[in-house]
Amino acid sequence: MGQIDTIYKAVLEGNTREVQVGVEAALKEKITADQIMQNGLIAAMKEVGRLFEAGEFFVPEMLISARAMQSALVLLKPFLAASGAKAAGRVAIGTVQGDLHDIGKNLVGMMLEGAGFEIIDLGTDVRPENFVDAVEAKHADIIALSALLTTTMPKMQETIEALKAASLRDKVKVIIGGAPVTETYAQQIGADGYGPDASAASRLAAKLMKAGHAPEAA
Ligand code: B1M
Repeated sequence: MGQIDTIYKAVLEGNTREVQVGVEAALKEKITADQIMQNGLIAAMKEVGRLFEAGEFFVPEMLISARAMQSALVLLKPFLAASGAKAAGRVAIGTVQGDLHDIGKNLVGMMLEGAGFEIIDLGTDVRPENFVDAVEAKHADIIALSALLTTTMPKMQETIEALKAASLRDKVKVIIGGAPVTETYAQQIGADGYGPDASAASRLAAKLMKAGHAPEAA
């Protein structure tokens, strides 16, 4: 069995140790971090979701698979965030209120870091007012919102409304993403852009900064 298959199987089984050994071995074999991510880790999490929908996996199984995947992200981080470029801008990132999924959000944060952005990680279950605070007090240039549940997507719109209410909407770019989120939804709620995956989000952030929104001093 190849290393990618080992990693895929170990994530499904929630075997953290096996995942870490597999990732280290794959890196030694010069398999790229992107291949490990796409074909091993992300593919396995998709299967976890399918098994959950089919009633073969329950929340505890999803959770241990998620932990196993997170342990791999720690090992891959140096390979994903290795540019060392100077700050391209400041991004406050978080999963919206009511939503505890953080793997995709963490991945987006790592890719942005790799592209030279300074990251303010607000964590999960982030209320709209905390995003507002990140713009007001921490001078974020970009707010990056992640949602994995259809039921929490409306919090993205609420966050944009909260920025408007605080007269900050024109001072910050808002990018959104997550499995149920679409380009159309981004347009509907007045976000500045949508990223289907972590690399796209990082490219989008760089494009928005280039389009004339200079980084603000803290
Ligand atoms: Co949950 N869960 N979960 N879950 N979970 C999903 C999302 C689900 C699709 C599973 C399913 O039914 N097939 C389903 C949502 C259905 C829906 O709303 N449409 C679901 C459900 C129902 C639930 C609960 C309600 C289950 C319950 O309690 N009955 C519950 C909700 C808890 C809460 O949040 N309040 C719940 C709980 C959990 C766990 C805690 C057990 C665990 C999360 C652990 C953690 O994150 N630390 C979990 C997991 C692991 C999943 C699945 C299996 C995997 C998610 C994941 O990490 N994928 C997921 C099924 C699936 O997605 N197929 C599922 C890997 C990750 C890399 O991908 O996060 O999509 P993703 O990120 C991608 C892109 O979306 C994008 O970039 C990444 C790739 O590069 N992206 C962005 C993400 N954010 C972005 C932001 C951007 C741009 C791109 O710009 C800012």
